[in-house]
Amino acid sequence: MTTMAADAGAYEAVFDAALAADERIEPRDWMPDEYRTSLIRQIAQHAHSEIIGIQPEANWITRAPSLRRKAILMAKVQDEAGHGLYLYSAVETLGARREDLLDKLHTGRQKYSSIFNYPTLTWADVGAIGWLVDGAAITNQVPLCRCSYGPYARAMVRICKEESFHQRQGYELLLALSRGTEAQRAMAQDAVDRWWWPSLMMFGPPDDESAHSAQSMAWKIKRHSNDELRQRFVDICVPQAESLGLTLPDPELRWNEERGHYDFGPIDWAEFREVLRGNGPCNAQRISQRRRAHEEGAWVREAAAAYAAKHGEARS
Ligand code: FAQ
Repeated sequence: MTTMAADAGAYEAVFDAALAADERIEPRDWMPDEYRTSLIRQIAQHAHSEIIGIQPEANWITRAPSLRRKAILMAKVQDEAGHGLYLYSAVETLGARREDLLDKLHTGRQKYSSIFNYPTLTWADVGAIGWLVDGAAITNQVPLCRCSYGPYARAMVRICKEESFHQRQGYELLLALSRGTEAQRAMAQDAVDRWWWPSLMMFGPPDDESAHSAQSMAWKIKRHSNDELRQRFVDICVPQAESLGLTLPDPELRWNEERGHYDFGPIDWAEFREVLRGNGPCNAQRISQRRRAHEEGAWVREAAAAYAAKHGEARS
C-alpha cells in the first residue's frame, strides 16, 4: 500500500468511527467526496426551497385582511429569507460557491421543493401553507437537527423553532376562517383540499424509488425514510384537522388499529414527476421571477462587495 492510500484509509476510519459514535463531522474534517457532494445537493436544494418558497406567500402581503395579519406574514417571509441565508452559508462550508448554486437554480440544474410550484389562489392558502407546508417541513427537519454534518444540524435547530411558530400561525389563521362565515369556512376547506396531496409529496418519492435514502441514512444525514416521515405527518394532521373543523380530501383515510397509524389513499406520483420535470402550474413563473429578482438585486451585491473591500482595506 502507498503512504497516500494508507493515509486515506486512516482518514476514512476516523470518519466512520465519528459516524458510529454519533459525533458531528465539521468543515475541516476529512470526509468522502460522495458525502460532501450529497450534502451540497441536499442543502442547496433546501436553501433554494426557502427562497423560492417566499413567492407564493409574498403574493398575499399587499392583500392581507388586516394590519396584524400583514405584519405576521411579512415577519414569516423574512424568516424564510433568513433560513435561505443560514443554509447557503452551511453549503459554503463544504466548498461550494453561492454564485454557482444560484446559477444552477436559475438554469434548472438544481431542484427546489415541488410544493412551491402550486398557486396561492385565496387568503386561506396562507393558512394552509403555514399549517400543512410548514408542518411537513418541521416533521422532515426536526430529525435533521441530528444530521451528522455540524453546520447543517445547527442551522436546523433555529430553523425548526421558527417553522414551529409559522405552523401555529397557519393553524390559527385557518381556525379563524373555519369559525367565521360560511364563505370563510368554505375558503379554508378549499385551500386544505388543494394543499393536502402536494404536502404529502414534499417528503419525496416512496422508499423503494428513493435514490439517495439508503446512503444518506447510512451517513446519518437522513435519520428516517421518506415514507416514515410522511406517515408521521399524516398521523399528526388527522386530529388537528378534526380540531379545525375541516376535512382532509382522502376518502381512504382511516385509523388502522393493527399498524397504530392512519392508512391513507394512493399519492399521484405522476403529478409529482411532472412538477419535478418543470411542468407544474407555477414552475416557469417561479423561476422567471427569481431570475428577475436576482438581476434587480445586482446593485445590492455590488455595494456589499465594495463595502467589504473597503472595510478589508481599512483593517489591513
Ligand atoms: N421536491 O432520493 P430522494 C421549506 C428529489 S421545506 C423536489 O428521496 P433525498 C420551508 C431529490 O432531490 C422544503 N425534488 O432524495 C418553507 C432527488 O433528486 P436529485 C424543503 C424532490 O434527498 C415552508 C430525487 O427527487 N425542504 O422550504 C422532492 O434522499 C414554507 C430523488 O429523491 C428540504 O429540502 C420534492 N418534494 O430526499 C419555506 C428538506 N423530493 O437531488 C417557505 C431537506 C425528492 O437526485 C414556506 N431535504 N426530490 O436531483 C430532504 O430532507 C431530502 O432532500 C428530501 C428528498 C426528503 C426532500
